[in-house]
Amino acid sequence: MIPKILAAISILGIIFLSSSQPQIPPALAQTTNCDPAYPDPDVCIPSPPPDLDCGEIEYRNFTVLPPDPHRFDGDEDGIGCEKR
Ligand SMILES: [Ca+2]
Repeated sequence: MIPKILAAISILGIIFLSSSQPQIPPALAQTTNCDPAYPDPDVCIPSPPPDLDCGEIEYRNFTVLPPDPHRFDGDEDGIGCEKR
């Protein structure tokens, strides 16, 4: 009786371990999070929240489309976070 219980627990443990592997690679999850308001191919900025400022991202002079949810393009010329 007891050995059967131990065997059942072992099988459950194997199932749990094999099903706990990450299903989505982190890189893929990140690319699906890019906000379409910033469509440059080398730019990937997630939609808010949180609301980001230019000082919190590495991109400069990138394309911005309405509605610009992060307000990176304060002067509305279609270019975000211009270098000054
Ligand atoms: Ca601008």
